[in-house]
Amino acid sequence: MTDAMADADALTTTHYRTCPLCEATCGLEITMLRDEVKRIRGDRDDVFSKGFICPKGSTLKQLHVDPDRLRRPMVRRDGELVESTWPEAFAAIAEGLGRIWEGGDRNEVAIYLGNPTAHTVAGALFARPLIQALGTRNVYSASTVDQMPRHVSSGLMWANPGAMAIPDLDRTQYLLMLGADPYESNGSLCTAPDFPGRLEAIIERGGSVVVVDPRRSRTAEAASEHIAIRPGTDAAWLAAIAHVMIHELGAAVAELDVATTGGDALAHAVAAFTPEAVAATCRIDAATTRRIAAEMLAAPSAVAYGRIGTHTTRWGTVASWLTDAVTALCGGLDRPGGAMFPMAAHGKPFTGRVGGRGFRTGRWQSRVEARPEVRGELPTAALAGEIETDGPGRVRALITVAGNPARSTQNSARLDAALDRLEFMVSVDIYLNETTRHADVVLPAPSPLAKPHFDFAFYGLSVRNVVNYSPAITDPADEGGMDECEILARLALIAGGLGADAEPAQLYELMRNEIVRSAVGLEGGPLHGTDPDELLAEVATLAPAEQLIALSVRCGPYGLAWPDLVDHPHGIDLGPLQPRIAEVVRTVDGSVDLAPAPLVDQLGELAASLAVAGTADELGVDDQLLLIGRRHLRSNNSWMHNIDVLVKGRRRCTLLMHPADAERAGLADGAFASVRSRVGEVQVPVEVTDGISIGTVSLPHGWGHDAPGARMRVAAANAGVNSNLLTDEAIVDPISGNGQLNAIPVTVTATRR
Ligand SMILES: Nc1nc2c(c(=O)[nH]1)N[C@H]1C(S)=C(S)[C@@H](COP(=O)(O)OP(=O)(O)OC[C@H]3O[C@@H](n4cnc5c(=O)[nH]c(N)nc54)[C@H](O)[C@@H]3O)O[C@H]1N2
Ligand SMILES: Nc1nc2c(c(=O)[nH]1)N[C@H]1C(S)=C(S)[C@@H](COP(=O)(O)OP(=O)(O)OC[C@H]3O[C@@H](n4cnc5c(=O)[nH]c(N)nc54)[C@H](O)[C@@H]3O)O[C@H]1N2
Ligand code: SF4
Ligand SMILES: [Mo]
Repeated sequence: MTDAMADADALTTTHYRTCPLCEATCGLEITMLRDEVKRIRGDRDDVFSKGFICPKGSTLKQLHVDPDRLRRPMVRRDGELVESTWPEAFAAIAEGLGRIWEGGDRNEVAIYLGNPTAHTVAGALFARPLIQALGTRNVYSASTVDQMPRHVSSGLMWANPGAMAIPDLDRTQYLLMLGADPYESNGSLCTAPDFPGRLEAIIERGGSVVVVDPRRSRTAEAASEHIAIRPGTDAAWLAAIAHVMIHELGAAVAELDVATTGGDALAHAVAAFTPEAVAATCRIDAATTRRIAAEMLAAPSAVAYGRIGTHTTRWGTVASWLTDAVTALCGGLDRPGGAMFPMAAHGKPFTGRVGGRGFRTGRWQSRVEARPEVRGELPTAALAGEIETDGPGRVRALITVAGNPARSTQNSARLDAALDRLEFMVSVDIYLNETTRHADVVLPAPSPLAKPHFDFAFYGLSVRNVVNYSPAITDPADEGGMDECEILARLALIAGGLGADAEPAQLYELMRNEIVRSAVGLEGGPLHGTDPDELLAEVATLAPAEQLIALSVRCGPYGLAWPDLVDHPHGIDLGPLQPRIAEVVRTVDGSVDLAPAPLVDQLGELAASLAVAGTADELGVDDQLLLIGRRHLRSNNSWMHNIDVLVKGRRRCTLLMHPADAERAGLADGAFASVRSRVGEVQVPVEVTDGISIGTVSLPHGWGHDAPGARMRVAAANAGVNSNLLTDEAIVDPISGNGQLNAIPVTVTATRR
């Protein structure tokens, strides 16, 4: 060994951390030479992921050194965004928002929280205090282009919108999976590193994986069976599955550990949904529907699981409810091999008291379209209108945190244009992109390697109970940055009227005290009556974010102490999921409602529309194509296209089209097509494939990186087109406010180019 090698050895360090990019929470092993990332690979000792990693995980290295990633705050001066100091940036924010607040209406400042807020400690801890300090009803997030239907159906069934039933992948013998493609996405609302491996294991142990998708996705290819469904019709088909189970096979909901209501109402609600009645609409023959229902009931355990393709439609909440209802009819709700409720280490300990305060939506409405509030939020589909429409309460300022709504939301061209009408805009982001280019102040969040990580969101959605804490590897201050917790805390202080110079220490203290106070005050809880100072003393020497993480798990159901986390860099396995519906149910009387009235009403509406759709189909006048989305393993929504190793290679932003549809439109493989919907048009190359159903076309989202003023050079060179130029903000699931991103009526014609 040379001296140089020995020196390098001494300076080389190995770090273990959880990947923050998607919901799978894979463990990474990161080798550093001083502050330079040498290698990232899967952590074979991670208790949950056991070495699994996807191509995105190792690109935290490229993200860390990406020259386009923002390091310094930017403030708009004379129309141009220029670098500034942190104090200047916060002063500009206090001044800019102060001008709006002078008018006296707090609702004139809106906030949009993007997907990565669910993946950062800062988002988990500080988004709420920020929203509270803003005191606005104009709260928007990626949730309403994503999972809001799942929250609402859980809210309506057991009054706990945060407690979603998770498919018990490792023990089930029958998984009916709709509108999900975990071979590309690695799973959602079902945290399971190596999701593909877990699916293969179901088949290896003699079980079945049935994938329902208008497209033969990679997941569908690997499944036991693929059923091609017509886009937007999952709710109707699930109702037919429930119909067969109840009315033809005599199934009833198995006993839960709490009382249930609504069994008869469920039977009544699905009565009209015979397999024959939905066959034309769903394009699934009645025999297949009957067979799947029978197979599920006969299986030793079974679960229905739906995701993006199922939830982001007009009937998303109905479909989400019916997946749980079908699982319940199979005896799988809250049972191993069915759908269960994880118990996160930072969750609330059980006190023995069943029931709670119920669930309500619509406590306020959006100003222009009168859309009901859901979980403190309004639908993102309503945001453009709130900015455009004059009158008292108009949204005049916007804060975005980790979001790119100018690409991610329906009819995003309208929102993109509306952003220019704002009087003031602040973005907390890592890039100057299609959204943040509109901002007056951009605050750079640090590289993922420069922040601690703890999955507050995903340990509550996980197929095993696990916990893992990762310390920051580099210091954000090294490149002039600031921890994202501090950034959001300072914004909260400004919103609270304390000014640009207020120190966050007081907010941190308030938050520590709140966690401790609620734990020691929780009657029947494990820390009831404990001296708060004793708990606070345990964490006194830690950094602010770590103090809050430490107290959350200390006060949680396992009573884990900080050293437990620090001593387990590969995570702690807290075991398989256990039946615990009694702990999660928050209805006033402690029962679970299998047929919530608002959803039964919706299903009635669906039954009525079914008749109409069926007729059109039979007459052959239904020649409109339906547009759906898709994901690719090497993409991550709209924001990882600036990483060369992820975008190079074959063009991926293409329109998938069945040969019969392509021929009818006179389109050959590789030709450019013009795709038109009610709201917009894009031109995109066609990929002809029999892997998609006749009548359906598919375009991935998150592309369209050719906007002037953005600074993502690799992405600009691989711009692609923005599929949300086509999605229609007028189509919203009325119960959850969730946008319809799939099943968009479009026409496709050949274009000269
Ligand atoms: N047509 C169609 N549209 C869709 C979907 C679809 O399937 N089809 N999917 C929808 C779904 S499920 C989602 S979740 C949304 C996502 O919608 P958004 O959350 O609005 O968009 P993302 O593309 O995830 O953008 C994330 C933003 O966060 C920034 N960022 C990344 N890491 C960090 C960080 O650590 N801190 C901060 N402050 N910023 C960071 C990125 O630069 C980017 O600006 O898109 C939705 N849009
Ligand atoms: N590589 C990668 N991973 C990701 C992301 C990413 O952008 N890239 N995004 C992350 C995020 S934010 C989320 S929310 C998750 C989402 O994770 P998934 O829910 O698995 O999302 P998709 O991969 O888009 O799969 C949706 C599937 O639904 C199908 N589909 C479309 N319309 C319908 C329909 O009407 N009915 C049925 N039954 N199927 C339909 C599509 O063909 C597609 O195969 O992925 C996460 N992981
Ligand atoms: S699957 Fe998700 S969590 Fe795992 S390495 Fe890939 S991006 Fe990271
Ligand atoms: Mo998402």
